[in-house]
Amino acid sequence: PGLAQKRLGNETASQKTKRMEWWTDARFGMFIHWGLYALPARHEWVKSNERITDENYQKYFEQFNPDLFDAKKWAKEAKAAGMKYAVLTTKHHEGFTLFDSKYTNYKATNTQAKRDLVKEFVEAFRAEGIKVGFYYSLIDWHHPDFTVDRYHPLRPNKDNDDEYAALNKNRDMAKYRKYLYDQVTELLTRYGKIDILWADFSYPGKHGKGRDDWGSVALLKQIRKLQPQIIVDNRLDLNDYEDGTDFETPEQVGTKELEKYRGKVWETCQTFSGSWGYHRDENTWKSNRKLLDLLITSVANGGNLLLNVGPTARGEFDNRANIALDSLSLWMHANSKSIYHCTFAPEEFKATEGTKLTYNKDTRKLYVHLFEYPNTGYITLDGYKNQVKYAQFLHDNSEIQIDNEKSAGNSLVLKLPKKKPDFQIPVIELALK
Ligand code: H79
Repeated sequence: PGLAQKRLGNETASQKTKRMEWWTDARFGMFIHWGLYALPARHEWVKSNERITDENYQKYFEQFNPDLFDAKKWAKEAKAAGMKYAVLTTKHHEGFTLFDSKYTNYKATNTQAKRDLVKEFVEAFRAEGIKVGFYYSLIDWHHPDFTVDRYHPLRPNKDNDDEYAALNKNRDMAKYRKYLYDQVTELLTRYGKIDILWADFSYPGKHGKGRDDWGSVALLKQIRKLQPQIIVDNRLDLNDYEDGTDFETPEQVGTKELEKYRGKVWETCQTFSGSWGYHRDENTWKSNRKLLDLLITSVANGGNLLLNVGPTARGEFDNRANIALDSLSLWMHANSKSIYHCTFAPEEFKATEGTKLTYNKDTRKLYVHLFEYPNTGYITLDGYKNQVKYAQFLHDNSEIQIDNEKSAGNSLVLKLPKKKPDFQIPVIELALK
């Protein structure tokens, strides 16, 4: 307050809400991290983490041969899981492009794949009715003009200004800035309507990079010009622009922390196992229940979940990912009404211990997610009395009777089956008066 905020365009707040409506309704999307890092299969940051030179990283470019890649199969799996949009890494920090860019030779078409993988992604997902998004890494560890900074594979071991200066003597960020602008332009002009641009990421400060390095203001103007309806994430370092970017991006945060985002426009991105790129030896995968919790908690706080799959070097989702997606499919098939077009519950409804609430404003339905199933045969919802017309389970539309005798004071008591329905997290649908 008091600080005049800069503006980039003329869109009003209500126009923005309208532009983003499909996205806030969708609530659930698939992130796909795929690149050369699928071959080492030990984190998409492997080039930086292990300080691998271009020369030593070249073997992955030469070996890249995704013989089982079938974008249609990916799209079907995303759709089955109830995901309404998908965001693919067209280029990650390693600098390799999955698309046939005319500004580089470091691209999928020059590998054994010999195909524009972005094109196949766009066509297959669109055919399934899934909105398409492009992740584009601002960071680039391959481009010869991208200056060495604190994350660069070639960075000095110590935070030594002179050593950085020496390494950067022949690097020119202005040239990289143009490259980045040109590639984003290619992505937004060659593949028809693109629904999301997910730029990643800014880290301003000493030996870091931010808006002036990327040319963020000019870039965003170009993005808006080429794709007026596109939705853009907040990682271009333009947060002090009132009408700059579109949504916040809490990355890999816990369910407790998501509560703090209530009332904002946001999407949390999450992995199955910690790494975004395919990681063969990472064995601590989130349970199916944990994944569901992330989805429900996101909606219960008015946000989206972008859940990541890291396909293998052969171009497939691995078994662990398939099992997780199958379990989400099962739940979403029966319960997705508590997800799509839903948000947090009105103030007067408090979540009873062991439950999380979502709410559909248009139908005035309140969804009670039973994280803990009462073994008493009853659930007491304090403060809900006289507010509810009808109650049923969501998965089978079976009535849940109201126990009027037990409903004392402001409490509403519902009679539940003693045996928990066969769902990880059953949902009660309350039609409000
Ligand atoms: O694309 C995915 C990540 O690769 C990228 N954003 C998501 C969507 C991302 N990775 N890290 N970050 C964003 C934030 C930076 C984290 C760091 Fe680190 C902590 C950089 C250095 C310390 C972890 C450890 C990553 C590299 C070393």
